[in-house]
Amino acid sequence: MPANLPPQYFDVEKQYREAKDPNEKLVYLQQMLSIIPKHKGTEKLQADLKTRISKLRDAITKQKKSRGSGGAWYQVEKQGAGQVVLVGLPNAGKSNLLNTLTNAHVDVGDYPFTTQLPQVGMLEYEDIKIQIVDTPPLYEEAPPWLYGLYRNGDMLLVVLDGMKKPVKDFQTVVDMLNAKNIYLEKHEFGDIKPTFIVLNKVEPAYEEIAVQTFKDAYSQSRLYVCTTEDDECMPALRKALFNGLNILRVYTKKIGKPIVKDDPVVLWNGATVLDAAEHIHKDFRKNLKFARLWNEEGYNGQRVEKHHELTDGDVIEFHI
Ligand SMILES: Nc1nc2c(ncn2[C@@H]2O[C@H](COP(=O)(O)OP(=O)(O)OP(=O)(O)O)[C@@H](O)[C@H]2O)c(=O)[nH]1
Ligand SMILES: [Mg+2]
Repeated sequence: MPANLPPQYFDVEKQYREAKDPNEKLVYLQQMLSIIPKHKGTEKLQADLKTRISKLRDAITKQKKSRGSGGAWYQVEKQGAGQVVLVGLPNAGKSNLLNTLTNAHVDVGDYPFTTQLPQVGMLEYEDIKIQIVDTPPLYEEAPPWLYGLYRNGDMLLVVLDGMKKPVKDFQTVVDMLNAKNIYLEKHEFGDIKPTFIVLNKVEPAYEEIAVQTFKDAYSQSRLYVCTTEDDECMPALRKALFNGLNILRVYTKKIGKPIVKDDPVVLWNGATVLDAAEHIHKDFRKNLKFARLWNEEGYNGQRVEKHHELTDGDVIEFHI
C-alpha cells in the first residue's frame, strides 16, 4: 500500500538531514513520526523511525554520560616541583604553548576542540622540573572533570589569543570559573588560585597596544605577552612560573664533604631548617641540634637554628 505522505513530512525530513546537532535531529525525527498518517502502508516507516529515535536517544545519553557526571573522570597525578594547568577558550594556543615550554609533542590544530583529554609535559627550569598540564578547551558544555583539573593545579596559566579579543575572552574565562567557585582574583568566597595570564600569538608590532589595552582593563602585574616565536618571552615565562609557584630549592651537604649543588629538596617559601630536616627524614626533625648554612647572601658555613627561614639556593648541613 502506498504511504501517501503529506508534503509537510518532506519539509521536516529535509530539516532533519541538514541538522548537525543530535538533539535537534531527535526533535525532527519525532515530528516526522507524528506527521505520517497511521495506516498499514506506513507501518514499516513508522517502525523504522521508532528504531532511529531510540538509537539516537541512546547515543545522546552515552555522550552526556561521557561528558557529565557518571562518565569518565580525568585527573593528572602531580609530578615534579609543581603543577601548572593551562586554561583557555578553544583555539587559544594552549597546546602549542605546552609543546614550546616542555618536551611534549601534542596535536596543535587551526580549528577549535583539537584537544579532547589532558596532556602533560615537564618544563625544565634549571635543576628542577615543573609539570605543565594542557587541557581541553573551556566552554559552556565543558565536562566537570575539567574544573577538577583546574582545582587540583598549584597554579593556573590562562592562555588568551592576543590578536582577537583578549579582554572579553578573559572575562568569559573568569565568569565560567567563578560559576564553579574557582577564583583568580581577590574574592569573598573561597581561596584564590595563583594565576598567570599569557597573551598569546601577539605580533611584535601590536605588543605594546595589546598589553596596554589588557592592563587598562585588568590592573594587574601577572600578565605575560608571548608569541612562542619570541626568544625572550619563553625564558621570562619559565622564570615567572617558578616564582609564581612560591617554592624554593635547598641542597643538603654531608659533614666534611664538599658542596655539590644537585638534586635539590623542593620546599615552599617560608620553610625553615626544621621543615627541610623533616623532608629528608622524620627522625632528623626530632634529633636535629642545629645546621650550618652556605648561600650567596653571605653565609659561609655559619651555624643557624632550627627555625631559621631558608631561601632559594641555600646549602645546609644537618647536625644531629
Ligand atoms: N602565530 C602564532 N600562532 C599560534 C601560537 N600559538 C598557537 N598558534 C596557532 O593557533 C592555533 C591553535 O593552536 P592550539 O595550540 O591547537 O590551540 P588550543 O588552545 O590548544 O586549541 P584547543 O585544543 O582546540 O582548545 C594553531 O593554528 C596554532 O598554530 C603562537 O604563539 N603564535
Ligand atoms: Mg589544544
